[in-house]
Order: sequence, then structure tokens, then C-alpha cells
Amino acid sequence: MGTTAGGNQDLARFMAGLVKRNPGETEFTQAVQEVAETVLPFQLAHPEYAKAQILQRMTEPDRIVSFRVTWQDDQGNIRANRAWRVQFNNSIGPYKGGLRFHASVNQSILKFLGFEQTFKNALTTLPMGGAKGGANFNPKGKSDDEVMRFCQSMMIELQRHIGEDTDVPAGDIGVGAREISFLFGQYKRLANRFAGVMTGKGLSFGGSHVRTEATGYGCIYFTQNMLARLNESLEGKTCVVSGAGNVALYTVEKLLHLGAKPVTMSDSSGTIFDKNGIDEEKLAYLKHLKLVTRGRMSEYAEKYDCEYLAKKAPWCVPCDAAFPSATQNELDVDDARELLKNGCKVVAEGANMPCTRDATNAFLDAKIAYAPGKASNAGGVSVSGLEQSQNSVRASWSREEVEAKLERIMSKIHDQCVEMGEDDEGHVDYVRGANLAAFKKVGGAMLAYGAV
Ligand code: NDP
Ligand code: 2IT
Repeated sequence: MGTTAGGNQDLARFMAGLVKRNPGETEFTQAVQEVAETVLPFQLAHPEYAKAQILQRMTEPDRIVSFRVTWQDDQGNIRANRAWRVQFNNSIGPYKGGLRFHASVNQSILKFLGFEQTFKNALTTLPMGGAKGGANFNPKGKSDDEVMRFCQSMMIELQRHIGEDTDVPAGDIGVGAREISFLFGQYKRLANRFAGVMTGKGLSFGGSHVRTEATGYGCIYFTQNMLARLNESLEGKTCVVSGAGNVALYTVEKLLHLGAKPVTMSDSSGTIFDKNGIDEEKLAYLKHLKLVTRGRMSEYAEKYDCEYLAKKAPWCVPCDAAFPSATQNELDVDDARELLKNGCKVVAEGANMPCTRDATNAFLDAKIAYAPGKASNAGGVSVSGLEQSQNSVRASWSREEVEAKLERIMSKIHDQCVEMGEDDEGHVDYVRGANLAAFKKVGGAMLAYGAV
């Protein structure tokens, strides 16, 4: 928020330099712009940060490893994909962040995700730096054997760059329990050591209870915290959720625990709108559909005879609360206006940067309870951090213990946002709060290290 003419000029200059250094990287530029709008004025008002060029340094990854992954498909054809690990910032702990497998993956997307991850991880209160990786490999329609061969080939290179005190990857879009198992099994074989170098592992080989559920559950815990400040709750609220993957499924599950009424979910082909609400039995069907048979949401619409909005997102459905949980830029300014017009009062991002910049601004201007992903979806990486702790001391904490810790962490993330984002009238700008709290933490460590 460059409130002065001078502030706006500084921001414009800063962004022009960034765009020039990162040509064509629109997602990365977008993520930095959102942070710079709040953080640059803060840096300029604090000469020690300005002198040390903290924001400038934080927008340049420590390193990017880019490599080819060659594998063989079931027909015997040789296939080649491009993969990356973006190690963004390890000022407050080893690099940490997921791996994404999707046809759209490129360096710009992984840089935006690694940059955001640095801020998110700082908010968790756990000692984790920020990173992201992945490949332009499309797992859709591939057999288990093909996915296994791809993962094993990818790890041949990735294993050189990761380690429990160096960089600890996990899952993201297209990388779930199956992929993590193939990747970790290959690491263990290549390195001849069993160590906590990845999170999201199976329970019998070093995984943590509640990691699978953590992002969705955490997003709803965060929402509960926002609503509690307003003397409100989720009970009885109509909720729209996008996506049908790991984050969306457990967002719906926690909404049901709290007596809310989720009415939509979606995939890249369309949205199901179930007026009667997605209940526990329908959710069990969905988990099987998405995680076992890897089917499409249209199958749900047929089975339960509900409305199917082909090629559409859920944002036209009237609701009290919205949880975008699929992918970046899935909700634009027209969608935001429609949600607001229909009375939506709460938006919590399960995905990373699902709202375009204009959509975010529409929510901020309307002063609804709006949580940016780096705060509200931090539950996943938080339980990853707890998995790392358990691996370090070779312990396995109970489900109750991990869930209680997750709930406490989400509450602490919320409180940091309030501390840095509350205005004189008591309204909280969670974007501002999250950006400033994280910047102070990571930037403070960088200041202490001097010019390195
Ligand atoms: P999954 O792969 O489990 O599910 C992704 C879902 O989003 C699928 O339903 C998919 O539909 C849909 N989707 C993906 N890309 C697109 C697209 N381009 N257009 C429309 N729909 C799309 O991923 P996750 O649930 O793990 O991740 C969802 C979001 O949450 C991502 O932004 C991720 O970065 C973020 N996140 C994930 C965390 C985690 O722990 N897993 C933690 C924090 C954030 P389809 O099957 O048709 O592709
Ligand atoms: O975006 C994210 O926070 C994740 N995909 C989870 C990262 C992790 O290391 O658990």
C-alpha cells in the first residue's frame, strides 16, 4: 500500500526492476507485488532493513536447480520432462516446501510458490525456510508403474540437493501419498540412509498423523479464529469449496465437523453444486473417487443427481463463506464481485494465490474476513514441520497430540496477523498482517547474519 506519491514511485521502481530481472515470470511478479505493496513502505520506514536491502534480497532465490527427468512409459517410449527445485531462503531453517506435478509447471510458478512459502513457513512459528519444486509431468492418465518410474528417475538428481538439515520436500498438486512413497523409497535406496528428508510419508515409515488432513483442517481452524473475533461461527453457514484434491477434501470434512453446509466442489472440468449439502457419506464416496479410482466430479453429479456446472468454477453459487482450494488465479475480480453481491462474508484461501490481485483488492475494499493462503493454508507445512521433529527424535506422536498442536499453531498464525494488520477501527487486513509479521521474522534473521 504505497499511500504517498513517493511511496508509489518507490514501489513502481522496485517492481520495474523485478520485472526486468525476471522476464515473462508473471506469477512470480504477481506474488512479489502483493508483498511489496505492504512491505516496501515498512522497509523504507525502517532504515536498517532498507540499508541491508532485505526485500530486494528476499526476492532473489538462493539457488534454482533445473534438470531433465528421463523415463520410460508403458509402451516402451522414452519420455523427457523438465524439473526444478527452487531453494528460496533458508534464513530461519532448512529449505522446506512441496513438489508439484502438473503440465503447467514452469520456473515462474515454482518461484512464486517458493517465495510465498518463505513467508508462510515463517508464520508457522517453526524453524523452516522456503522452497518449492516440481516438474511439468502430467500424472493424469498415467499408470502407477509410469508414475513410479518418473518419481524414481526424478530422485536420481533431486537426492543430491536434499537432506533433513538442508532441504525437505513434500507434496503439492499432483504429488500425494503415492508419489511421496515412490520418491522417498528411491531416496532411501540411493543414499542408503533412512532419514526425514521428505514429509507426507506413510504412517509406518516415518509419517505423521494428521499430515493428510492438515491443510484443509488448518484452513478451517484459521477461519474459526477470524469468525470468533467477530463473535460468529461456521455453524449453519453455506460454504463453497473449489478443488477436489487433498486440500478441498479435508476442508469439507472439517466444515462438516463444525456443522457448516458445504455445497460445492470442483475439478478442472467443472463444479458439482449439491443443494442438499455434501454429507459424510458423500464425502467418503468423493475420497474414494479422487484418491483411489482417480475419477471426475461429473461422476458425483450423476450418482447423487445434483447440478453439474460444466467448465465453471463455484463462485456463482450464493454462500456465506468461500474456500478456493484448487490452484493459482482461479478466482478473478468478476468472481469476487459476484461472491460479494451474493452476501459472501468470509474467504479463506486453501490454495496458494487462488485470487487474482484485483479479486484480492475487491475483498480488502469490502472489508470482509479475507485470509491469504500464506496464513490460512499454512497448516499443511506446519504438520510437515511436526513430522520433521518426530523424525529427528525418532518418535511418533498420537493423532490427538498432533491435531491439538495444529490447532494451536493456526491460532498463533492468526494472532500474528491481527497484531500486524489491525487498524484503529478494529478491522484486520490479514494480507498486510501476514506479510509484515513474516517479513520481520525472516528479515530480522538476515539482518543478524550481515551481508551474506
Ligand atoms: P491435488 O492435486 O490434491 O488437487 C488439486 C485439485 O485442484 C484437483 O481437484 C484439480 O483438478 C484442481 N486443479 C488443479 N489445477 C487446476 C487448474 N489449473 N484448473 C482447475 N482446477 C485445477 O492438490 P492439493 O489439494 O494438494 O493442492 C491444491 C492447492 O492447495 C494448490 O494451490 C496447492 O499449492 C495448495 N496447497 C497444498 C498443500 C498441501 O499440503 N497439499 C498445502 C498448502 C497449499 P484436476 O484433477 O481436474 O486437475
Ligand atoms: O504449499 C504448501 O505449503 C505445501 N504444498 C506443503 C509444503 C510442505 O512442505 O508440507
